[in-house]
Amino acid sequence: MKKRIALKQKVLENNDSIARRLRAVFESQKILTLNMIGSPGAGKTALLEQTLRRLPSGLRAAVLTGDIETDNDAARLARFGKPVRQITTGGACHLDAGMIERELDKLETQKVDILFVENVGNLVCPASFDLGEASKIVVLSVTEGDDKPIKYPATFAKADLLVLNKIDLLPHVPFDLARARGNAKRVRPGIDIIETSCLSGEGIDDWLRWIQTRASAM
Ligand SMILES: Nc1nc2c(ncn2[C@@H]2O[C@H](COP(=O)(O)OP(=O)(O)OP(=O)(O)O)[C@@H](O)[C@H]2O)c(=O)[nH]1
Ligand SMILES: [Mg+2]
Repeated sequence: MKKRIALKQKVLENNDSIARRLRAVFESQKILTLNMIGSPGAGKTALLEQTLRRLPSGLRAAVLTGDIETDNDAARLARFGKPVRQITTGGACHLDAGMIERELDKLETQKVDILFVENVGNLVCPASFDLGEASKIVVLSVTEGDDKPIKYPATFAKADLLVLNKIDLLPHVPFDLARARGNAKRVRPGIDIIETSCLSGEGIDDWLRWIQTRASAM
């Protein structure tokens, strides 16, 4: 047991040291890197599809998208003509900083203003692995339940933004928006919250504004 804890500690320390290196690169090259975390199916890729479709052309975006298997998400996102690379973890339930560092060489980072990283669908493991990002963003859909921020607090506690997605489904599911917001603020008082529907496009302008404000502060 002790050996296992020591090994986990070492893995995380190694990750953190690569993440520090990445953060220095992102800051020096003025790249806004956003680490997007959420359960399988919360709508991370759908939100990125809307983003790549509508982001002003002055902001040059690239995407690294992580999955255990398949390059389905990269194929969905590649349609928008921006640099997109799939990271297939082959079993790991999260991306780690080494995976990002290996992909950076293959992106022309001097031509990137915003790097979106879609993490593996999971509300738990990604929280432990710093990727050198400027912000973590949690995407939570209304079909998952308004109690999730307090059931998975580690992820929400580290996020700067909560995107409450699939609000078009609110008439059909017992999800209390005010309770979800309150639960998120309990775990992370300063968290920003935006409500979106990737189906109707509602709230996407708010999301784009949030990104633009962050990007212009780089
Ligand atoms: N009704 C509705 N459906 C949505 C919305 N956003 C995403 N979806 C649907 O939800 C399903 C999952 O969306 P994805 O974008 O693949 O979710 P994801 O978070 O990327 O999933 P993983 O990559 O597997 O973790 C798809 O069928 C989407 O079309 C939304 O706002 N409203
Ligand atoms: Mg996805």
